[in-house]
Amino acid sequence: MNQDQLKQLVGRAALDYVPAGQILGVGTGSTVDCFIDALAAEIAKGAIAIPGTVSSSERSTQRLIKHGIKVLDASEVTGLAVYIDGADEIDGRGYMVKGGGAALTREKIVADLAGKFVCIADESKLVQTLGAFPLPVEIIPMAAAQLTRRFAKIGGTASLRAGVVTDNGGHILDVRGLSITDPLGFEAEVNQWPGVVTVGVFARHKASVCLLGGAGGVKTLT
Ligand code: ABF
Repeated sequence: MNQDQLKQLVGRAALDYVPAGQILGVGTGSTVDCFIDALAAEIAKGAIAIPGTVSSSERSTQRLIKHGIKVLDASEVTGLAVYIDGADEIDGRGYMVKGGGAALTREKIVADLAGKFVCIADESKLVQTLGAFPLPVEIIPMAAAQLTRRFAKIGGTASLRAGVVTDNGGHILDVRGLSITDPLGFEAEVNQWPGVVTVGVFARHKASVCLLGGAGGVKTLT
């Protein structure tokens, strides 16, 4: 199977984790797009019923609305049973690098509301150590130069993602050359740097379960 087929496979597998009758947290990216399409098909045939969703990006919101699935604001819920989202990298402990889709801030906000984070990914996303994928960091534009210097001091090469303004009006630095051996400590440290809105390491909000699509089918990592 090619990567698109694997994304469709895990997108369908995630349907098993949709809590009946409850508002669902929905992530962002092409794998999540496959999940949204699969969810819409099940809702259309009456196999799944949910009152609505909380979305992590304008991209996902538009797709959900196109399918007639209600989207609520995060402030309208006090919590979510489940959040389903993709990742750019995930290690064996469920720690992730996210933000390739520039939605990391709202993804972390919705993940913070959820009791269970279900990550859906194709097997190419599984890594031993995070950092081969350029680490996305949402920043306040005026801090770009200073944050670039800070990353350089820890061996990272930061570049501004051209032509991208996030749903929140922020800019994205992509940081190459990092080997993130302590995701929890790294996330805690970088979060404190002035001008950082969100760092794309999801360690405090790691995946509870990962559905990994591969040639042999879907593996469930917990
Ligand atoms: C999203 O999933 C982003 O954080 C991450 O970039 C993306 C992965 O996208 P895709 O499923 O298209 O590989 O949550």
